[in-house]
Amino acid sequence: MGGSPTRIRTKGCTSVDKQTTFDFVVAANRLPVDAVEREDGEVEWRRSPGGLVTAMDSVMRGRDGAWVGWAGTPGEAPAPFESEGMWLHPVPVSAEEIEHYYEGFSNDTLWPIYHDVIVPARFRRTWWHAYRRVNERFAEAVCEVAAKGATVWVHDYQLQLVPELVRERRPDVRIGWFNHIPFPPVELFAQLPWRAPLLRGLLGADYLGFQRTADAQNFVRACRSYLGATTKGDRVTLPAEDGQPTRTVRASAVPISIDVASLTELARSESVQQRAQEIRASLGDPKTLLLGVDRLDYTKGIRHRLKAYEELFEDGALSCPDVTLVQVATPSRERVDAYKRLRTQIETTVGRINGTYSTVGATAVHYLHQSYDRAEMAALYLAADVMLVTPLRDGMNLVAKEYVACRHDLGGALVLSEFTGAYHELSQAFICNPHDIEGLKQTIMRAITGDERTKRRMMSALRKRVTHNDVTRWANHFLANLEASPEKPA
Ligand code: GDG
Repeated sequence: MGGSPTRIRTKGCTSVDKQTTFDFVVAANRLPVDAVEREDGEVEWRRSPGGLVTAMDSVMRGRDGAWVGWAGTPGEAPAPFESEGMWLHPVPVSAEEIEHYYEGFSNDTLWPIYHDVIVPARFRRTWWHAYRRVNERFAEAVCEVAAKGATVWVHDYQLQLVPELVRERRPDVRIGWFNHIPFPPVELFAQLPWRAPLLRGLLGADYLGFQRTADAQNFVRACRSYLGATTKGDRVTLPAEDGQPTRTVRASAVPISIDVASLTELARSESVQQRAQEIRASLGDPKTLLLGVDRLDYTKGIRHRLKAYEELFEDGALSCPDVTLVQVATPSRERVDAYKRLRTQIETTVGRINGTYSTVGATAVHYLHQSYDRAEMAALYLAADVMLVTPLRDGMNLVAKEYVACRHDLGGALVLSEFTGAYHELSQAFICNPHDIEGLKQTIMRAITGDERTKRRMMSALRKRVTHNDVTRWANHFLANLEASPEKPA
């Protein structure tokens, strides 16, 4: 930390009355904490669940860095504060901006375009204006907390203009951006009326990281098509403009991972192992327990999964009480229309499957529209014979990696869609194309009935891959690439 601020203790955190700056700054849409109102009316900050937070947790540990993000409630932002060794700098987002910047442009325009247009994208100029405005506010906040020459790591599709906006204000800092979701093929990206400013926004960075090589290549192609940039391999060079020097930016794949050691340790704990047994017992000790864990999102292929599962009952291949499916569908983006529709469709389907195939005392689908703590998630992973990860498109999918990390017993089987980033590392899983319902049914049956020794060998191979590329390696890889950028001209 570049200064010695005066600290003021408040509930569960420390706030300061003096601005201070940091050598390492993370910017992401959300801060890694949620405000929770306690019974006594006091507000307490709790670490929020989710892939990005979990991944960055171990990166921030011991770094004494700052995190710039929205605190999750509309209107005025709380004063900056310290939490678990991290400096949290909240950015205000108004109720209207949440609707336009977050629910609108981020999740109803960009999200569908970046996920193969599984649902149609909606374009609204007012949403774009709010997106720009909020990105500017984030950039200003980053500049406020970044020390001279600091490293700034910007995250994800909500903040694609931030790299350029920070560079304009602070040419002294080094800027990296990582995309947690896919980057679309040029043919889909082309639909965006704001494709050129988005690309220019990203090219303000020194280094751009993507989940897959194909995502980085899509980005490079888009720069060629819509900015007239010259490209060579994973390098993009923008023509000099307004007296600005030519800049070359590298875009390559750095697949994200999880904290394997801490999750394995949790899954090995007595309490989690016992809880896994309790879960199975409370489900009536089925012969086969299938599990799905997803944010309730149309990209996750939950409908396709349920369709295959229902048909397997219809065909007589599966029946109660031998088999049950636990589907955790974590609430997500509940005010966006496409998510409301999806929820209705899924809940109708679950109702129909249960109405037709459950028996007294044995339920075909246990549908849980809730969030759980990490230990409960680990127990569910440990309890499940077959993990169903069937997205239609997914940047990585950390759930697949978490399942593997928890299976220290080499038990279980992973059914994995080829449309996830994880597929490129975990090809030893039971691979499926979720659009091919017949094929998906066969893959699920192979995962259920497969020879135990073969399945253990598969799990062992998967564990080697996941253990090798853990979250620390991911972060070091990203930061090493960032450190090596910009390259000195030859
Ligand atoms: C984006 C990209 C990419 C879920 N429910 C609960 C809970 N979770 C945790 C899981 C996992 C994370 O949330 C979800 O990560 P995913 O990777 O599966 O998916 P997205 O949320 O769509 O994440 C994705 C990721 O960013 C990282 O780059 O892999 O492709 O879309 O960690 O365990 N955690 C707890 N309770 C829940 O109820 N504690």
